[in-house]
Amino acid sequence: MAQIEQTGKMLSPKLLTLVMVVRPGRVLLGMKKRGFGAGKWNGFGGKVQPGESIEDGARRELEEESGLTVDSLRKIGNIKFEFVGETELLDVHVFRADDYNGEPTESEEMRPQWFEWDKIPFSQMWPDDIMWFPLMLQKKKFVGYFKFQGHDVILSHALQEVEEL
Ligand code: 8OG
Repeated sequence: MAQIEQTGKMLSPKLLTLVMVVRPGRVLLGMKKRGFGAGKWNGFGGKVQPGESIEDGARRELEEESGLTVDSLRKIGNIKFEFVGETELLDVHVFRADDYNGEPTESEEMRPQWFEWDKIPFSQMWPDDIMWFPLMLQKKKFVGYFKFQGHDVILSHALQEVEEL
């Protein structure tokens, strides 16, 4: 491990999910109350558990954090995040849900709120979101890579629309 950290060349990937619940003209975000990304508005998601499919992990986290269940999830993006000085590469699988069951409910982790598309609070979100949200809202599929210094500065990035994921 010490060797890996010294060279910084080997990055172990960590599978994460992110679900964006979208209705005509508005999007549901949650204020993250604790942990990684606390204080930021975001979609719902988290770590995929061993033995769980990525989509099942996305459904589980959506329900745990927002109280909502969905009939169908659309795979919409894959974003990889590197944080300078850290050995873990975050591999985030982004889904979009255009319908849902239940009522958004505050959980220990998230306080949900609807935002109109032209009032999305990007200044209180991860700084990469402003780049890919327009694609996501247009139902365009995308792959991205962002290299962060800390949690606020993007050193380099690549973002590309794709036909298939
Ligand atoms: O389990 P935990 O809450 O720590 O999972 C982190 C969540 O944050 C997961 O849903 C993936 C998501 N996430 C990142 N980075 C970024 C980012 O740059 N933008 C957005 N919108 N979400 C992110 O880990």
